[in-house]
Amino acid sequence: MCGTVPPLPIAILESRCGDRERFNNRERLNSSSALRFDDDASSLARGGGASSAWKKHKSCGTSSLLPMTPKKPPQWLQVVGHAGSFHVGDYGTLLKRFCEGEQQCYLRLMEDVLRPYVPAYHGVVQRDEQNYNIMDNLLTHFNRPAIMDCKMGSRTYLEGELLVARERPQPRKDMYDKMVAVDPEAPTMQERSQHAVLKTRYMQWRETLSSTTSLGFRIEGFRVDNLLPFPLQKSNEECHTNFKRTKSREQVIEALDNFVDSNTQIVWGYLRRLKQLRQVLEASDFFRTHEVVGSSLLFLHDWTGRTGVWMIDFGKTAVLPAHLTLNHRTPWEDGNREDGYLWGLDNLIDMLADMLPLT
Ligand code: I3P
Repeated sequence: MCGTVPPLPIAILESRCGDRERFNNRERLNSSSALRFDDDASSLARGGGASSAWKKHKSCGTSSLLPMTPKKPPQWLQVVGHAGSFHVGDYGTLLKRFCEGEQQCYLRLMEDVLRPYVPAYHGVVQRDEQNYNIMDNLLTHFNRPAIMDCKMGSRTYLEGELLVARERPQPRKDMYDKMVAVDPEAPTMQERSQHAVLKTRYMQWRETLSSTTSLGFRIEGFRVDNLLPFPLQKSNEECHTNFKRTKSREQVIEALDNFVDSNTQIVWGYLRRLKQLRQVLEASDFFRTHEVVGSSLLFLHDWTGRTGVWMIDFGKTAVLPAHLTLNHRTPWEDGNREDGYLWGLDNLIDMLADMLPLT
């Protein structure tokens, strides 16, 4: 059972994952999955005004970067997901908008061999009438870390979403707009006339445009913090979120190389951890019995050479019927529930290995 984090009031909730659906609908226009600043909080942590935080927000694009509490040194938390669905908790924790499915995953993961590879889960807290899952903030033990989010798997929508799209199609204008912003030629005649696309169509288009379909994972975004030389020594953060068209093996390797700043020690660190993770995934009861879709690997390293990788975001991870297990490598066919997670991890490991000098 998960522990609690005093003095926050902890409540075990009856709420369903529909919370997330309702929230998605409300926040849809603001949502995206890369790096984003929480304006008020970041300006507090940096001792700057709201305007400087706002400038960062604009330049950073898509993921959620939230600061620690203001009295602590200005260290950043990273969360990936929908804008506004995260808060900084006390004692090095992160609060994520409550989703029952995700809570169930974390509860099972705390009992699984995968436990060291996910943020520790601490229960549920209510704030301003909204419930949140409490988990460890993985950045706490790093010093101004570089952060990367890779969305794993060869598919980013659930089979259930496909079914709903067939039975009750609800074309979305916001997704049409996102699509034409990247490629004005992408929509079909019908989509053009409706100025809207189905979510599953948008997700499939994103998958084939990026490396999701061809390599089983994609880079969602990364942030690096290049310290300027003495006497400036100021933080010089750069957010990179323009990976929608990063598809080929060569393009992905180039992006990974930029992320690690061509540092082979860091590549070694990530490679070791990912190989361990792969072994543990292959032995995990949780992994065998869940369809893991839309989940990410969070990469962290800092100037001390410390590296770490954790599995995050289980909002779309679904338990399988009792008779079914997955190997996560078999190609997906409608109905087999395979997600391509391990196939993507194999490819990621191969690419990192290729970045090392031949010995
Ligand atoms: C979003 C991304 C998210 C998805 C979101 C998409 O597209 O695919 O994974 O959320 O759907 O808009 P993009 O990365 O191009 O911005 P879920 O994984 O939770 O479905 P949403 O707009 O319905 O939240």
